[in-house]
Parts: sequence; C-alpha cells; structure tokens
Amino acid sequence: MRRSKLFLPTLKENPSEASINSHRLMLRAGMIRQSSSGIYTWLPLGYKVLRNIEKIIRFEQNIISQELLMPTIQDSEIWKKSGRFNDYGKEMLKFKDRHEHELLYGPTNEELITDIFSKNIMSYKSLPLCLYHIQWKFRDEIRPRFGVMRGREFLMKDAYSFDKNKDDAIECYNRMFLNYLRIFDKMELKAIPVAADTGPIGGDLSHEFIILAETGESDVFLDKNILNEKIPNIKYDDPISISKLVNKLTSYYTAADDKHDHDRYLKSVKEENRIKTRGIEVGHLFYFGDKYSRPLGANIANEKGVNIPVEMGSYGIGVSRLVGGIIDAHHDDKGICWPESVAPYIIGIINLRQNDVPCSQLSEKIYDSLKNNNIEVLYDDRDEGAGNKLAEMDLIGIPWQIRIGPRGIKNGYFELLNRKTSEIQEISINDTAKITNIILG
Ligand code: 5CA
Repeated sequence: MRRSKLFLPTLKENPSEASINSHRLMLRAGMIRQSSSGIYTWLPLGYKVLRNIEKIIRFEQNIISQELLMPTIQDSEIWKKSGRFNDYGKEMLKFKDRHEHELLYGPTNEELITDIFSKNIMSYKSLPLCLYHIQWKFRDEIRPRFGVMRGREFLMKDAYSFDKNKDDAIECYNRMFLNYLRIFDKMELKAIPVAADTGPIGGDLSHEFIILAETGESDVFLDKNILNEKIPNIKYDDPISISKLVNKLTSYYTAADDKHDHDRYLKSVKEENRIKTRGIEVGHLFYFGDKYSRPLGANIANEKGVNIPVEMGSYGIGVSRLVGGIIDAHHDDKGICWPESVAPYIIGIINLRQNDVPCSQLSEKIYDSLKNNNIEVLYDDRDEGAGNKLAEMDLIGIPWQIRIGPRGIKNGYFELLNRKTSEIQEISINDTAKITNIILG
C-alpha cells in the first residue's frame, strides 16, 4: 500500500478525551473514531489489526469448534423463556419492530444457540458439539470508557459447547482453556487465568483470562511463579494431560478484586512472590450445565434412551478489546510496537527524500519485491519532511522499517530498523533480497 493513497488520519497531538495509552494511541494512529459514546468506526489501519486478531482466533478455534454466524438482532421470546429478558436489566437494548414485536440487540447468545440446538439435535450421538461465531454485541454500559476497552458496541468471539454429561463438558472447558492460552500467546500476551464470578451468564465454574496492565480495570493479586509457566505441546485429544495442565495453572493463587481473599493470599503466597497489579479481562470461560438447556427444552436422548437437558458452557473473547489490550502491552513513548502476528503491515518503507531519483528508484524496487513476496508493506511515498515520516512510522508501530536516504545510497546502503528493539542494520543496496531473509527469520 502507498501511504499517499491510504486513508490514515493520524493526529500529532494527544486527544484530550483519551486517558489511557491504548485509547490515545488508537486515536493518534488513525485506527478508530468515536461515532457516539462507546461506539466506534474502525478506520482501515485499525480494521486490519482487528481482522488479524480474528484470524488468529479462527485458526485456533477451528481446531476444536465450528464457526457459524448468528444475527445481531434477537427475538425477545427465547429470552423470556430463560428468564433473562428482565434479569439482564438496562444493559440490554430492547426495541419493537413495525408489528410491535419485541426485539433486542444481542449482548450475548446463550439463548439463541440453545434454541438452534434444541431444534436440530436430539441424541447424544451427535455430541460433543462446539460452535462459535465472531459477531458484534451491544451492552448499554453505564460508563463506556477507555475507547474500545469498555465499549457499548464491541466485537466478541463467543463459543458454546454441548455435551452429554458433566465429565465431557468439563473436558471441553479444559480444551478451551488450553486453546485460549495458545491464542493469547500467539498475540504475544501473557494471559493469566483467574477464578471468576459468573455474573449474568451464570453457572458454577468460571475463569477469566487477564492480561496485566497498569491501566486495567480491576486489581489483580497473583503468585508471580505463574508468569514462568510455559504452554506445553499437548494434543487436544489428550484430556488427561490437558486436565493436569489446567489443575497446575489454577493451583497458583490468582484473583481479581471481586474474588480476592486476602488471608488466603498471605497464607498461600510467600512474600517475595506476591504481585499486586491491574489487569484487563480479555477472555472468559463459563460452565453452567443445564441453566439454559432446561428452560429452553434443549434435551437429548442419552445412552439409555432417557431424555435429559444437554450440558453446556460458553466461552468469550473480547476481540475489539484485544486491540487496546495488545497496545497497552506493546508500546513505548514513540507509539505502538505491534507483534508481527497482528501488525497491520509487516514492514514500512520510508523514502526520506521523495524528490531524489536514486532514493525513489530504490524505494520502488524494494516495494515491488516485497509485494511480490506477499509481504504486507506500507510505502511512505509522500513528499513530506523526513522527521514527520519517521515519527508517523514509529507511531503506527509497524514491526520493521526501511529507511532510504541520499547519504546512505551514496555509501551503498540503506537501513533496516526493528521497531521494538530499535536495532538498525545497514544493508547493501545490491542485496535487497536480504530484507526478506531477515524479516521472515
Ligand atoms: N457469553 C459469555 C461468553 S461467550 C459472555 O458474554 N462472556 S463475557 O460477558 O465475559 O464477555 C466475553 C468477553 O467480551 C469479555 O471477557 C471481554 O473481553 C469482552 N467484553 C465484555 N464486555 C465488553 C465491553 N463492554 N467492551 C469490550 N469488550 C467487552
């Protein structure tokens, strides 16, 4: 992509409405614009990151689950059956169609997926089944804040599992636990599983995945040894090893403020291992048995031919929140430092002297060769001052930068900079193929 053609309205000054780094940087880097409180337009650069996050989630979820797509608008009838139509309270946006029929904008999808299941699956023989979608939700939060972190309209990955008994349902819960560790790891996030309250979703087993950031909304207390745990190479069809891993990780003391037990914390974690920080909840697992299947009549015939309510769980990831979460974990005073797995472009070319023929020729040559190698590249071909171009490339956080200027060319080289480490390599103008080798590792 040529920068001269890209719709990228960056801001030089810090916007006054943003109080945390990720919100400030998303506005400054031209990724989002607010359309109304807690509701955002995703501009091209931000949308590319959002899609990359979705791609990682899809890749991992497709191993243990199947993707479908449910609508954003739901019928109130199924919510009346589950009892949540009134219980959900003011966070749910309700409205009527022209026939005075009550509808709502889905804040979550337990009822709808249970209804689909109940009309199509009758026997334990079709189980286990796990379905997910990535869809916009609306929750009329009292205090939308921190940009995409607590929005009213936000993108969620929500998965729903159906099993014939509790043991199988817990196996699925554990598979999802491992799947989440892998998803967040690919985004270069250290996500800590924390025992959680179940809130309006319900059930008696639940974990949040929290990334540590000073700007997080909740206090988190933990045993720092959990930070050294590595994700083992376990297969999804090995429930015993997965269960051991989950037991090991959940045996560390970790708690957000709502579940924190200070006496137990002091007793079970040595003083030097205690960490109190803040965190951002990026994922949430729930096991709730028959809470929805019973009222909505989602029954299956078991091995003995007896009809029983199907066992269920639900598993969310805050897709749009993750964009902010990743920025909070990966930035410096110049701007964002994207992990390559989610970066909007892998490499940026900065032509420091646009009107200089050798500079432009070399920039165009490298631009073409990177495109031919299917590497996502942004070429800053604008006739702008070098300082502005460098500052903007730092701000938008592309992992690699190529800097091409007249002085370097005269001496036979250009620079390749790693945005995160600031390490600069000089590369011969006759060896442009080296760039691909370095960035592809
Ligand atoms: N149905 C269940 C799981 S599928 C559910 O709705 N869980 S949740 O309420 O915990 O939401 C799932 C994830 O969505 C959360 O972990 C969080 O990362 C994200 N999320 C929740 N509310 C918001 C919000 N207002 N803005 C941005 N992301 C949010």
